[in-house]
Amino acid sequence: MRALARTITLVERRDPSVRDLEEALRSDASTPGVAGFTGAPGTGKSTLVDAVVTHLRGKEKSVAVLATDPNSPFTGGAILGDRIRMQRHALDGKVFIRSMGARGHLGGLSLATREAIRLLGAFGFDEVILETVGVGQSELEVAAVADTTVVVLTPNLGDSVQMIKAGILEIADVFVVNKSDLDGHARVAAELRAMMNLAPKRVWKPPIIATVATRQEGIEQLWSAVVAHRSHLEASGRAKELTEQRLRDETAEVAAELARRRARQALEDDPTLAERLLQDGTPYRTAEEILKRDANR
Ligand SMILES: Nc1nc2c(ncn2[C@@H]2O[C@H](COP(=O)(O)OP(=O)(O)O)[C@@H](O)[C@H]2O)c(=O)[nH]1
Ligand SMILES: [Mg+2]
Repeated sequence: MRALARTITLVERRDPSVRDLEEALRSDASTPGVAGFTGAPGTGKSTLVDAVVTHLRGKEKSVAVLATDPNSPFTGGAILGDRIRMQRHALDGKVFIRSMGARGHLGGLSLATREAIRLLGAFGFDEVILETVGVGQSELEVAAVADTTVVVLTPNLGDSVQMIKAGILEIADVFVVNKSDLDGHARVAAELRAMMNLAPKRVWKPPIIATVATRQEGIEQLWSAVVAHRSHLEASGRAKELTEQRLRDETAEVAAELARRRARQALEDDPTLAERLLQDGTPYRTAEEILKRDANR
């Protein structure tokens, strides 16, 4: 587990050794299932994820939880509240919990998360669960990485409205109305159904699952919905399409990042080049020249 945690830190920094690691792991790596949980702070995502971990451990599955926060520079330990909540799994060798931040890391969170998922696959994890911690872009980042995106709502006033604003209706594969022990949960589900009827029809109709995470209620139904969505992806050929598209995107992103690093380095190492750039004001030509140079190395 220590080795895994250390390696994920290298991935976050996009350390060059990651490439060698990728080569070494490629052949025997299996692909874990990836479910992402997103929703406004306080809706009970951490509690739900904890309940799902319990459910999966009951089925002898190994689980890794990555809490992703694009706004946080902090990585490594879980945030205090979540650490306490997750404590009952702390000594379980088949559960790995890690928070991942992005600020200050090159290449953004989704690149690091994807590489981390590959690593977890190589370490034999059956399931990876992503939980968004921050607000804003994190929902979309999770949807870009997860096979199944679970959007968590609660009966509390305001949640549903916020969600539509963030365009989250489009990325949801499964809706959860958590805190269904509170008044108003039926209304939230009804509102959701009404909104889905107005939205353009999708091949996959996101189910709405009622849960009480604090009492482990509805978790089995929730996980069945995730598994059903996964089967849909496989059967429709969408899973293969997604994998292909994501590998292409990822490659383009990594290539852009490598090029950026090289350009910065070249301008630092070659004062003549930097001076000419300043004189001529020709960033395009200079960039092309640097890339050509590198190609011949
Ligand atoms: N009544 C009720 N409270 C819940 C439920 N699930 C979580 N909570 C509480 O909601 C609060 C926020 O939960 P947390 O998991 O930290 O939310 P997160 O910010 O989305 O990760 C905590 O006090 C939880 O105990 C539930 O099903 N019913
Ligand atoms: Mg949380």
